[in-house]
Amino acid sequence: MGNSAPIDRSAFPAASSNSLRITLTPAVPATPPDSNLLLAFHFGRGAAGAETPGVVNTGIDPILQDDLHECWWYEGPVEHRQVGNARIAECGDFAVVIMQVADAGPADFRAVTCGLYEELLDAVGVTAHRNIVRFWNYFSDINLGEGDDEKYRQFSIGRAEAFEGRGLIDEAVPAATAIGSVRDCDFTVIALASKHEFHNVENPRQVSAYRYPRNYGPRSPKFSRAGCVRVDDQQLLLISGTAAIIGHESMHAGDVRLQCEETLNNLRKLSEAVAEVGSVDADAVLDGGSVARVYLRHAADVDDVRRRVEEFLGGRPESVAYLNAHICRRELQIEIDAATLVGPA
Ligand code: 3EB
Repeated sequence: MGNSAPIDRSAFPAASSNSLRITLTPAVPATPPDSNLLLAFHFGRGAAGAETPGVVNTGIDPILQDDLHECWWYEGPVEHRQVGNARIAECGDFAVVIMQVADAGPADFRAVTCGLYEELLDAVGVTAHRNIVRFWNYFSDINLGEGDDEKYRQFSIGRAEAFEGRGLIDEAVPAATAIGSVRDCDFTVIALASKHEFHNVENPRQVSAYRYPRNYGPRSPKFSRAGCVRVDDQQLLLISGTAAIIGHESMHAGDVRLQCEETLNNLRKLSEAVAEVGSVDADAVLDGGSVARVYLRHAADVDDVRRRVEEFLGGRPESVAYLNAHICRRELQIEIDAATLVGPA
């Protein structure tokens, strides 16, 4: 199966400015003028839009609505195709590769993860976009299994093995999120790649995840804390899943409000670090131009964190998704990730 016919690159002229736009709405909205859907994250159980190319059901549910769609729009042509199990959306500046496979238990998850990532990396390789800038990982029962047998740790091993096999070194790993669904769902990994250079960024307050000590598992989680991609005069800032971790240790176990504060402290520090690399105004990195996701282990905690998060992000509540999900360390109750577009209005 699969259609790997060569595609005509001239069909994807690079847009001159503001090529990307991100919206967060209950349903997939009408396509904005001159734009095409590159990727839509569906949070929730509704079936609407499921057949639209580029729409991916994450298996994660919103807390305040039934359904949410975070849509990434590209100003210019987008081509959708399938290569093996990989769904590919490609445009002049980016490629998205979506992999969804059947869930597996902790004992099989290392091999399933390694196989999925190998196929995904190979699929990225058939596009014109070799620099992977972001991964999103969603799967159920992330905390199932004890010690090194835990599904998340097995996932980390499989991912590390695939990266190793395909020559993706620690210093080049993209930003990422790895989050657990609270219900059964497919194992879903989404990659965003670009032909433009990716500048990854670490958080001076945190040990790089790929250098975590052995006590968090036999293979470290391979991701960077953040990164940015410049497309002409527009910058895309990608903030990885961020939690209440200082150094490599989880803070404030059992207190979601303090964990929220600590997570925002990390995001503030990370924003400054991204600004240094990206030459953008530090205030612009996480603000009203950001689309953020707040993952909460306990849905009822939303009231304790909502006002604080919105204040931090500059008071645009319509751009924040509150999602019920399991975080990869059991003592963590909140994790936040974000994408921000900075460019001329
Ligand atoms: C952490 O900082 C929290 O394994 O891809 C955040 C983002 C976390 C990505 C991943 C894990 C991952 O270690 C967990």
